[in-house]
Amino acid sequence: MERTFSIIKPDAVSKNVVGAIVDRFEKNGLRPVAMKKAQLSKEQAELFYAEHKERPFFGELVGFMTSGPVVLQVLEGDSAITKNRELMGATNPNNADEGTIRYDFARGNDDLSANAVHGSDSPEAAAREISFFFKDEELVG
Ligand code: 3AN
Repeated sequence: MERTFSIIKPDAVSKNVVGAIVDRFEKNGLRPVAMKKAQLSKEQAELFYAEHKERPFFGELVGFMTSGPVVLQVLEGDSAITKNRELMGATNPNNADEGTIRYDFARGNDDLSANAVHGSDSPEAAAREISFFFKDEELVG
């Protein structure tokens, strides 16, 4: 069993497809062990995405991630990190494979920050991201 961290981003929350996205996770063997809705502050978003600080899109990304509420989750399952990345699809939703979350819920978005979901890309990132938003006692697997 492995755990990964997921964000349902403001574009997907505003489209009211939170349940549809959680359903993808559950149908594919990922179980939410923690879940909360949150409005990120600029400071939280900047710290969370600190590794992208020097990228040209950093300001846009932080602006987008604070533009409305998000849903934060810890997902548990076999190979959860890889499984979640497969379900998400390519970063650019317009390049994502059919049937992926980004294809189904973010295709046609112009802004690359608005790609429906975030998912940890390594065990180290998962550990950092989970502890960034959740206390141990909030993980109820
Ligand atoms: P992924 O989320 O697929 O791991 P990364 O790590 O390349 O993608 O990008 C980190 C975040 O930055 C993603 N959430 C993505 O939405 C955003 N992003 C990546 N490239 C761009 C871009 N050119 N313009 C705006 N946002 C971007």
